[in-house]
Amino acid sequence: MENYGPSDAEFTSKYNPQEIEKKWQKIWEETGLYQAQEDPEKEKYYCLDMFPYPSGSGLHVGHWRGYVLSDMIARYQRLNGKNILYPMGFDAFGLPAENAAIKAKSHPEKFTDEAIVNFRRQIRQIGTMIDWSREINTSKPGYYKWTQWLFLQLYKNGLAYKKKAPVNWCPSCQTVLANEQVVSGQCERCDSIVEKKDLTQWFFKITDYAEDLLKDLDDLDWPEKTKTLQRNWIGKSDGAMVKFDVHNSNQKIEVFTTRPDTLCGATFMVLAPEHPIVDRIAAPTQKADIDAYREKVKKENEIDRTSTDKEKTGVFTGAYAINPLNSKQMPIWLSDYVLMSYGTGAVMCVPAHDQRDFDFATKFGLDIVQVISKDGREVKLDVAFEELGQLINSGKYDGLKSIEAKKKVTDDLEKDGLAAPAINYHLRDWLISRQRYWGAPIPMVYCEKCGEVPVPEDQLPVELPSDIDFSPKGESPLKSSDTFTQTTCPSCGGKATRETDTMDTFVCSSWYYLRYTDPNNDNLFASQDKLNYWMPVDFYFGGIEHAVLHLLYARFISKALTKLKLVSYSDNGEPFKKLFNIGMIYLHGAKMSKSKGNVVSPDELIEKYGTDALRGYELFIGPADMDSEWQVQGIVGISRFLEKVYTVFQQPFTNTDQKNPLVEKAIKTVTLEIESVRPNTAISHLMELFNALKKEDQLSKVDAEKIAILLSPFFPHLAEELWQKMEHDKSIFFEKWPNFDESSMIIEKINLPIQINGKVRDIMEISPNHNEEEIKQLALKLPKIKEALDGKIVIKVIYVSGKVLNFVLK
Ligand code: ANZ
Ligand code: ZN
Repeated sequence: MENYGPSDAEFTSKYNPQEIEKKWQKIWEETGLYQAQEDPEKEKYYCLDMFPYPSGSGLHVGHWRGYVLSDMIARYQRLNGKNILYPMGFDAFGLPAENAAIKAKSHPEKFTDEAIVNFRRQIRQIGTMIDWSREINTSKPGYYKWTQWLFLQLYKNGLAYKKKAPVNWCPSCQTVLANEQVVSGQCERCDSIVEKKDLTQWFFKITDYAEDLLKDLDDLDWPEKTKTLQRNWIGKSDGAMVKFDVHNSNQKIEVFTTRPDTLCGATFMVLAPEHPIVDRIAAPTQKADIDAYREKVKKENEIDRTSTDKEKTGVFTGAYAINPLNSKQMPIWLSDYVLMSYGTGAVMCVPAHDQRDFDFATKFGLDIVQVISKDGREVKLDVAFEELGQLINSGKYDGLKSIEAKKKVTDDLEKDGLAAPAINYHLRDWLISRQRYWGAPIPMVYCEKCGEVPVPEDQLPVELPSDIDFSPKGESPLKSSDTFTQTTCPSCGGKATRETDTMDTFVCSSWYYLRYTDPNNDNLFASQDKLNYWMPVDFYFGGIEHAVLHLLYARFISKALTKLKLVSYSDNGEPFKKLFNIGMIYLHGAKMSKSKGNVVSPDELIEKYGTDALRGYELFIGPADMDSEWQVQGIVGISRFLEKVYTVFQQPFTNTDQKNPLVEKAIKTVTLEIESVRPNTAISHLMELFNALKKEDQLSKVDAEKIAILLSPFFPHLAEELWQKMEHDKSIFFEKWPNFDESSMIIEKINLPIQINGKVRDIMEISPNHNEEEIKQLALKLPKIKEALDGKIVIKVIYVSGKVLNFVLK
């Protein structure tokens, strides 16, 4: 039989990884082994890595980890008969390239293109299944044309709008930032303290999707930690709006509160200093103090304002509000700890039960009245009692529990039009304009006659000009290009100017996973057929640092496109079914990074030990979702293991078809470990297998083939070499993942937690060969589950193989 690839003469008796690896990478490439093709007969599997930003410093072994892991999954799924889409591209717009270009007096495009050449070369060395024919680059007009198209769709449907607002300004990057890019008051990129500026900017209306973004998290197969980060970021608060009369005035002040049960304890009120009502209610004698305080607050950022350690400051307005429950007068103060951007910008202050209010009352000598107690008794409070409890000092509400009182107080006031139940989200609209050059231009023009006019779709892309002065001046460098700014109005043909801000690069990456399904389409962002075949992404790999940035934005865009009927691959528009957060690689106790000077380059390791050994060590280093310390000698053990494997395969094989229990057990354990994304334990099972195979035992040909396939997701080059030595005419990656024979092993049991709405209600013993349907049926027979589900409507059952079964109730 003829071999796939080279002739027999090229096989050597000594393991020579570098030679083997180059050879197979070339053959895989030339034969188009990994090119994805839609095939309605076959089940698809879309495996995706977050695409990299092509920095000048190239890849280190920390970056490798994710690529090797996703490749392992892609190969395993392919061997399980799936039709794989596993693409790669570059998130090429962004500030670092622009800053580097300014420094080097070069052009960001040149800088970016060079970095990409190096990245592509480095990623190719990993020997992955990536289909390079689908590579995308967000900075090329063929791509950003569709980013601009996306902007226009959102604009047409009221989801993109311009408004003047206090926005985050990074004084060093000289651009505005989204809330998500401000971490502890600092710029996510350069750590400068972020300032507030009043500017007119473009926003995407992500707040319209707050509830959907929150609710649909429940059903996603994502790490709980990432879901929690998103839930907290969206920040849903259940409470009420309450209206207060202002004494001796016809003005009313509305507040948002999560604790209407504490209303009788509200002894004063605090407004954000920027609140517009201040000028209408303030006593003339207080004017000067108020103006001075407002000036002072202007210079503060939000983090300082809301910091709980900061000494409280404030100024009295001279006005009083009336507590609607007990008619007491509440002095109205201004303080920086109340933000204009949340709720109504006004707070009913309950010092006995809110620590910020407690601190404020203590400093300014305001009344503190306890209205919530543990057990109905008043106690001396040294700090605010913030828990729920039983009402006291609240007239007819005394004795009620907080939960009951929340509803009762709101209901009673609602009858007089003084309150209404309300929900607030902390999520703000997504600020997408940037005053920088290296991004997709916002496709809008301004006409003296017609005002704001969108660029017609057939005039896209609005290309970036090249006659530009890059030095940051606090306004977009695009302003310096006359050829760019001067244009005609698409609507009246008159003189018009272009919008000169560019889009946040997170807009480019909010939809890139769609483009991979149809990367070269000039007429559409992607064809519906291809989207419907490949989407959603089955398995998405990336770091947890994107939890409230990219992952939130991508969900929003995918949901918006779905609602606008521009895509239809899922009911609720979720783009990523399953997510895996890859742990980081540390060296000498610090996260590996060029700036810390602790990077290990893959290049020398490949030269010395080969790609497969490096792949193996990246997978073996520790649990894939946890941070791990790089051991300089770690790769040596893997390299020896691969030599041993190679040697075992040098011996002649027997022809027996009797099953070897060691091999059957290895198939089972490796399968389960890969399914649970535990590559480190999968590899240790493979090592155990080779330790257990005694020298004098010969492998049968059938077993040798099974073992080669088991090795292939981790060590594809070596596995292909061994496979071809066994005289096959096709790549090993056309084979089927072996089944294991349960009867030739001792059966292990798994303890499966059974949940209802995410809470564990029972544990059930199952065997790994039970299928999903059998497990559901068995769980429904458990007495505890039966009882808990009685009379309830199950809207969904989620089974995570071998890990958990969850019944979701209506
Ligand atoms: C009275 C009260 C009593 C409150 C109590 C809390 C505890 P979350 O949970 O984040 O939604 N608040 C409302 N608007 C605010 C603003 N613009 N700036 C600062 N604080 C504001 O917080 C809601 C609570 O934060 C509200 O409930 C309000 O104080 C305060 F024992 O009302 B509360
Ligand atoms: Zn016009």
